[in-house]
Order: sequence, then C-alpha cells, then structure tokens
Amino acid sequence: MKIKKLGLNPAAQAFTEDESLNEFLLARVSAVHRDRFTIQSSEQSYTAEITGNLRYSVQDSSELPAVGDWVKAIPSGDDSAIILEVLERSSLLKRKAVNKFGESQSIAANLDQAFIIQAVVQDFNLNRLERYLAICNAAPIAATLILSKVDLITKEELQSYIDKVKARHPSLEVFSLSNLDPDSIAQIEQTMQAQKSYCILGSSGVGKSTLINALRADDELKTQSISSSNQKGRHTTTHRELFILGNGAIVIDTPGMREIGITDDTSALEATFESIQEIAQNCKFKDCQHEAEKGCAIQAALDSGELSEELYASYHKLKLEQKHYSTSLHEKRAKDKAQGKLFKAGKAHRKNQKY
Ligand SMILES: Nc1nc2c(ncn2[C@@H]2O[C@H](COP(=O)(O)OP(=O)(O)O)[C@@H](O)[C@H]2O)c(=O)[nH]1
Ligand SMILES: [Mg+2]
Ligand SMILES: [Zn+2]
Repeated sequence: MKIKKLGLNPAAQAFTEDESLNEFLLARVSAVHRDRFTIQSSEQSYTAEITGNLRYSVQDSSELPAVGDWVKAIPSGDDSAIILEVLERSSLLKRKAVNKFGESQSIAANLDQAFIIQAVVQDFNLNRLERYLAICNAAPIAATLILSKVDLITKEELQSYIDKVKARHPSLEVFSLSNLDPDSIAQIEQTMQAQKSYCILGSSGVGKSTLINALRADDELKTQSISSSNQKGRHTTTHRELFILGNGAIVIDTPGMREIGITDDTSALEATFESIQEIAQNCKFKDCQHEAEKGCAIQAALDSGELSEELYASYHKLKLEQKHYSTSLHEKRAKDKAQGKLFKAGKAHRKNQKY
C-alpha cells in the first residue's frame, strides 16, 4: 500500500521527503489501548509502545498519541515497534477530561471533517449539537450534521427538524440517514474524499456503528491484515479504529461520549455562534459582557426577537464552562510549576547533603 493512502498531513508528508525515513518508521495510529497502540505503516501494522521519555515529558494527556496521529517509530520486532515522537498535528479533536482538573482528553488527531449524528427520535438536541460544533471548531475541523433514524418519522417531521437546525446554524450542512436505506448511506459516502480523514460523533444508540459497518464493508486494511496473518500466522485480532473505505476516504471510529465538555479555545465558540458574534460587533463597548451595559446590541437583539433566547442561553452556558476550564487550567499550571520548583529544591537539597 502507498503511504499516502493513509492520508498524509503536512508533517507526515515532510517526513516522507526526509532521509530519516530510511532509518525510522512513519506510521499512523490506528488504535489506542490502555498503554499500547496499534500503528499502521505502508507495509504492516505494529503493536507499539511509547518511550519512557515521551511518557514523562508530557504536560497534558492530549500530548500522547491519539487515533489518527502520525508517529515516528522504530521497529523492535517483527510486529512490534517503539514510538519516538508524535508528529505535528494538523488538527486535534479533544474535550475536557471527565473528572480531571484542567485537563483535556484527545478524541482523534489529524481529521478533516466530523459527522455529528443525532437521531430524530429521543436524541435531537440543539444545545448538545452546539457542544459538538464547538469542539470541532476548536480542533479545527469542518463539521456536518447527520439526522439519523429518519425512517421513524414523516417527511414533514424531518423538515421541521431541519428547519430548527437551520434557524440557528444556517450554513451547517445537514444530511438525513436511515440505516435501512442504502441510498441515504451512499449520499453521505459520496461526499467523502479519498485520503481525507473523517470521524463520526454522537451519543450512544444513534446508529454510528451501523453506519460505520455499512461504510467499511470494503475496508482496504481489512484484507491487508488477513493476508499478513496468513503469511506469518499473526495479526489475527489486530484491533483497529481507523478504516480506509473503498472510495479512499479514511474513517476514524470514536467511542460514544456521555459528556462533551469544552476546553479553552475562545475563538471556537465565536465561530460556533457566528450570528451572536456579528451582533456583538455592534455593542458600544468592545469588552461588553452583554449584561446591563449601555448600548449592548445583544440585549437589544434579544428584546427585539432578532436573537433567539435559546441560542443565546446555549452560548452563555458554554462561555461560562469555557471560563471555568481556563481558570482550572491556569490553576493547574501554577500548581505544576510550584511542584516542579519544590522537586528541584528537593533535588538540590539532597545534592548538598553528605549522605
Ligand atoms: N429505525 C432505525 N434504527 C436504527 C438505525 N440505525 C441504527 N438503528 C438501531 O439503533 C440501535 C443502535 O444502533 P448502533 O449503530 O449500535 O448505535 P451507536 O451506539 O451509535 O453505535 C440498533 O438497535 C440499531 O439497529 C436507523 O437508521 N433507523
Ligand atoms: Mg456503537
Ligand atoms: Zn453587549
């Protein structure tokens, strides 16, 4: 297989043009396990570990290899390797780590586009959609909405859902999907381009696995791992979360997420709520908090009905969450720094002691 089929990003492209490729292995992370990774080179897949150096030098778990990352590695056996370095990412989809102070958690790296799925039955929720849009804008990656299980509702009902989305996000592309209808799957697949990387996001039960299984019916790497298992009697159960579709597009499977906490990228929220940003430009004061200030265009738009209360409430909630995350992050950094100083002081102290 040609390496470019794995969807090279600029850093990986530069690596292929570099001589060091002769010595080192260029591979893409196709699965993440507790402390091991599955990586895919142009030749084969490897079970890989990271060097202790890499493990101890990271400040935040999001610096560790994620699915979709390009890595520099060295083979350490027939089908094992050691990851030396994570190459520069062109995007990183992440969320706030659950129950961890000021930390983020990677979802996938080097994506071009996300499909956000919401089922029209029991799952449709614009505020949650906006959370997904915010993490996609922060990555930054393009996002498209798929309304799934449309076989369970009428055309008129479907249109009313689409209208609700469009009222808040006029430029968001919306697909409708019934996994029972191959045409609707084909319509989504047709928009996916060769060598571009896609992920599918959404709550549990919305039809992600069913869609991915339909898409990966012709997964190119599947035949590759079967043939290498025939040759060497291994690789039989290689777990992967990265697939190459028949049309050459790359799909990265992500685990279902209960919480989609946002992190500290303020421009991502502004991009998600474009209409609010446009209105806010007319506020009299640049640093207007849109509370009780004179000449606040947001308050005026809310009063006139030009800006929907629901949309503004959704924005406001995410904004507060983002501020909270930023505060935690600063506190964590200050704490880490203080601990680092303490550690250094301890070391100096021990060095000065005779025994
Ligand atoms: N009616 C209907 N059911 C679906 C559709 N897609 C998936 N399902 C069902 O919804 C359930 C959850 O699907 P699954 O793909 O596992 O969802 P995931 O948790 O998002 O991966 C299963 O029982 C599927 O058979 C659809 O388009 N229409
Ligand atoms: Mg699933
Ligand atoms: Zn204002």
